[in-house]
Amino acid sequence: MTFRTTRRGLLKSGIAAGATAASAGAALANTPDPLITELQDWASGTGDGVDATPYGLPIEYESDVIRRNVEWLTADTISSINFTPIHALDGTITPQGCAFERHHSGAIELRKDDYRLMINGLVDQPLVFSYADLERFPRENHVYFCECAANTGMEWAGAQLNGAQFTHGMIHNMEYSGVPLRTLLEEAGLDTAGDLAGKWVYVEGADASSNGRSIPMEKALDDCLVAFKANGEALRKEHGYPVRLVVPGWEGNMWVKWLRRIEVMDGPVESREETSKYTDTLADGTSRKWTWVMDAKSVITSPSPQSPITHGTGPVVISGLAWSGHGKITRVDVSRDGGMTWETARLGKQGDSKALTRFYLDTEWNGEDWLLQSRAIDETGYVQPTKAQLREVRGENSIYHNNCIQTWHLKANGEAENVEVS
Ligand SMILES: Nc1nc2c(c(=O)[nH]1)N[C@H]1C(S)=C(S)[C@@H](COP(=O)(O)O)O[C@H]1N2
Ligand SMILES: [Mo]
Repeated sequence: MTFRTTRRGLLKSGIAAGATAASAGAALANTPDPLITELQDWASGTGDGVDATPYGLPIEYESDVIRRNVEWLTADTISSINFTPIHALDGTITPQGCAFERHHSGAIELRKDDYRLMINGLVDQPLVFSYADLERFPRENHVYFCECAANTGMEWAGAQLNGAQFTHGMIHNMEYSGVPLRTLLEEAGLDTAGDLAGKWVYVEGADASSNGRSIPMEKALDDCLVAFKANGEALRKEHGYPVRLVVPGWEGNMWVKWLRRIEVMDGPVESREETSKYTDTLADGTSRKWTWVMDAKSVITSPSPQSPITHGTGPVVISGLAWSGHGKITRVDVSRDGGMTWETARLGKQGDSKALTRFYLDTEWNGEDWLLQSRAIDETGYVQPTKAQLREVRGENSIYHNNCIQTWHLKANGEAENVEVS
C-alpha cells in the first residue's frame, strides 16, 4: 500500500519533469517502521467472538463522532436541539445514532402496540390505524434530507459558532421506508382525483408539544411518506419511533414525529409552530407567512474548524455536503479565495432529489491561507446566495432559513476558523 503510493508519486514526477512529486503516502524510509516490520498483537492473537456485540456500536477510537449541543442556545435540554457531527462523516447517509435531534417537549417512548394513527376531518370515513395496519399497505424507499429551519440561524448577525457541526449540523439524511401519505388519505375516502383546491392536512404528534403543522394538500399528495424505518431499521426513539411523517425538501418542523393524527381541513390552522415560530421576520418588522421549502445550500465539512489539516502540505481532499429542497444538486463550486474565483467540485455520486449530495475537490495545499467557500446549484438553476445577498432581501432580524455561503479561514498551521467575508 505504502509502496504503491510512493511509486505513483515517482511516476508523476517523471512525467512532470522538474516539478516536485506530490504523494499522499510516505516513502519507504531507511528507519524501519515497527508497524510494518514487527508482529503486532492484533495479528498474533484472536479477536472477539461473534457473540460479543449483538448490536454493534462504533469502535472506541471514534468516540468523538457524537451529537453535541450548545448549552447557551436553549434554557433546558427538553425543548432543545443537538447537532450532527457532519465534520466527521463522509458519504451522504447519516447514521441514526448521531443524527441531530430537535424536540419541543422531549423524546417520548411509545410502544408499537400502543401506537394509533387517526385520519379524520373532511374524509368519507374517519379511520384509526394500528402499527400492524400500516405495515399492510404497499411501501416505498426514499433517501431525503431533513433540515431544521433554524440550521445556521445563529450566523445571521456574524460568524458565531466554530464548527460545521454547530453551524450546519441541524441536518440528517436517511433512507426511509414508509407508506405514501396519499395512500392512507385515499383509504379514508379522500377523493384525490376530485377538486381539492384550498384543502389542507393538519398533522400532529403524540408528544405533549404535539408540534402541529398545516400542509397544503398538493404537497400531502405529492411525496410525503408515513415512515417507520430509517436506514433499514426501526426509527430511533428520538426520531419519532414508531412512525414519523417525512415531508421531502420542506423544513424539518413539518416532519412530525410520533405521528398521531392527520386531519383533512378547509384551511391552515395557523398554529404556534407556523406563525410565531419558523417564519422569517424582514427588515421592516413584517414576517413572511410561509417558508416551507429549504433552498439550495452547501457547506465544506473538511477542512473545517473541527476537522483541521493535520497531515502537512501536499495533496488534500476538500469535501462537503450540498442539498436542495427543490430537487437535485447539479453542481457545486469551491472557492479558496473567499468567492473571487471558483472551481467546480466533483460529486461523489449524481445528486438524488431532496437528498444530501457529497462533493470533493482533490487538490494541493502548500500552507497558504485559504478562505474556503462552497456554493450549491440545483436543477432549477438556483445558485446559493452569499450572506450579503441574503441580508439585502431579508435584513438581519431573521433566524430561520439561512442558506448563505459559509466561509472557513484555513491558516498556515492547518487550523480553520468560522469567518465572514464582505
Ligand atoms: N412530535 C414532534 N415532531 C417534531 C418535533 C417535535 O418536537 N415533536 N420537532 C420538529 C422539528 S422542529 C424538527 S427540526 C424535526 C427534527 O427531527 P429529528 O429530531 O429527527 O432530527 O422534527 C420535527 N418534528
Ligand atoms: Mo426544527
